[in-house]
Amino acid sequence: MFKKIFVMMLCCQTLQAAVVVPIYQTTATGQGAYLGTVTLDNTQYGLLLTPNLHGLTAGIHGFHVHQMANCSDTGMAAGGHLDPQNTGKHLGPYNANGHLGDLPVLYVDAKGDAVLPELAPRLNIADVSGHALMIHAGGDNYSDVPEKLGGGGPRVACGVIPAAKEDKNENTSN
Ligand SMILES: [Cu+2]
Repeated sequence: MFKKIFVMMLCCQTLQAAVVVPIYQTTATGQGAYLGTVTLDNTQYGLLLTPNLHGLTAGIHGFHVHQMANCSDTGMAAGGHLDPQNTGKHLGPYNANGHLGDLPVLYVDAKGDAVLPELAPRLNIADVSGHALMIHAGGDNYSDVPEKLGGGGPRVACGVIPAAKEDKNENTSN
């Protein structure tokens, strides 16, 4: 309790340590090539995701937090999009009536690098800890129409988000 108040007073930009998520190509049989990292930071505006990824195909890619902390079976072991409210709807990062795990699309430049940070205003590190970050082959129109789940298709790259240390301490002391 005291810790929570203290945290709120100090608020907010860098109090919780950043979480670095290593991202690998998905394969049918175990971990694929290492592609780089996505760094997660809590900010006063929401969850900031800063990619430092290479070897992806140029363009925009569907990017989501998926339920299970498991990237095997070409990403299928990660299950569906994080959806603790059981909305059953894919509505993108700016609509509170859909999946909590819907992130802004990931931008990959002509060289195959993704370095442009993006902000997910409905999320923080605690929400996504212990789940998976997923990058799809195709884009994302933040809708289930005309295709389910934004139409991103195959799961090409994935990383397991480790549990945040500060969250663990808070959970055990409460
Ligand atoms: Cu996804």
